[in-house]
Amino acid sequence: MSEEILSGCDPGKIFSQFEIDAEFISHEHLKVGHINDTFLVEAQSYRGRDRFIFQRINRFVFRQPEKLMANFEKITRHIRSKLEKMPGRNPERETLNLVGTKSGRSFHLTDEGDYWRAYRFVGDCHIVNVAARPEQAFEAGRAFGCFQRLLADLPAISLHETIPFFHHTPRRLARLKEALAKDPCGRADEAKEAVSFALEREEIAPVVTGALDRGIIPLRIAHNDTKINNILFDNQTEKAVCIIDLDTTMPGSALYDFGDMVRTTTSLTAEDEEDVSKVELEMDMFRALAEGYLEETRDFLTDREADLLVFSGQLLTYTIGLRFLTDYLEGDVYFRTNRSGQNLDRARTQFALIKSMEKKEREMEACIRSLRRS
Ligand code: ADP
Ligand code: GN1
Ligand code: MG
Repeated sequence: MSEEILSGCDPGKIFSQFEIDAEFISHEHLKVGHINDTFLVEAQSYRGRDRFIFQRINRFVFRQPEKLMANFEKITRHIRSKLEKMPGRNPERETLNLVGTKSGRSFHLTDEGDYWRAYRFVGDCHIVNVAARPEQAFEAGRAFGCFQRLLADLPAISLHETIPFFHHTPRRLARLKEALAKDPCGRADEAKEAVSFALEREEIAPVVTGALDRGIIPLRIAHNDTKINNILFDNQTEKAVCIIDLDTTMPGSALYDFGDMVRTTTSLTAEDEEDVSKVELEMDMFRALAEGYLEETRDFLTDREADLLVFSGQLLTYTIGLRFLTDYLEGDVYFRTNRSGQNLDRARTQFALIKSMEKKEREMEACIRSLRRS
């Protein structure tokens, strides 16, 4: 979706709906994610300056915000209660803390039909958009692995599906084919190389959905959007502090989370890199990611899941590449863009990364084997 005017977006007005004992001072629009509208809000209380994150949930993407917020409450409550019992952990910083509304709900619904939520700002942190060092990949693996572990005793089906068939690769592929057939914006010709790349790899699409359907791998609670910029890193220690963006945390596969981390932590290039010759999977980043992830998940990951870790990198990069490409063909209606051709660049970058993964597959498999033995 191109950068729209944020009509009806007045965090100052929304602020007064929430149970916050402070006075609104200012807001800043944070343009990091591709989906929601996020604002950093400053307020003055008797304690001094307070900061909050206000978010307008994207209604086009999330059709049932009440269910999404019910998940959000359940997940954060569960993680919080675990952290409270773990010495040395800090629930104020290590999970999102929702601020309720004056009417006692976790969101505010405006007359225009927009859903807003607020949470406490986690200070002294930064995000990483493009991984640069193995330590960051390690931290990402460790943090999302820990997130999965903390939620492992919550039944997967106790959460609502906020976006049905979110990582269902066969459906994503079918959708690409539909967009190609309709070609509503006349962009198919410009995208033909990327389209051929996607179609040549059709056979990988059903591997994980098929394994889930046949019960070969378990359905688990997964975050489902584990890109590196959905982690807050501590400014001093550079350690991962808090997992954010819980909108797609729902039943899924551990492989969806590992795969999306392979996509976003192993290459030193941006998601929309224009020069695809620079896109490459870095083995030291992959090794660090896998080390961090297995440190937290080794005890519960099944052998079959572990066997598919390397493949999951290709699959998730493929699936998200298909989505970028489809959105390009459909006229950039889903992912926020700030320049023309950006979704096609994003798709091309994903596909270049897959090529690199294909070349390094054996090395990646050997790395996982040695980590599983250690
Ligand atoms: P989107 O769904 O659009 O990706 P996110 O939930 O990932 O939105 O949030 C967007 C940005 O807002 C993050 O990248 C981060 O910079 C900031 N942010 C979100 N929650 C917090 C928080 N609790 N404390 C500090 N910063 C936050
Ligand atoms: C979106 O919300 P954000 O920017 O963290 C998208 C993910 C994609 C990602 C690609 C709900 O994530 O699925 O992998 O962009 N989220 C949704 O960068 O579609
Ligand atoms: Mg995000």
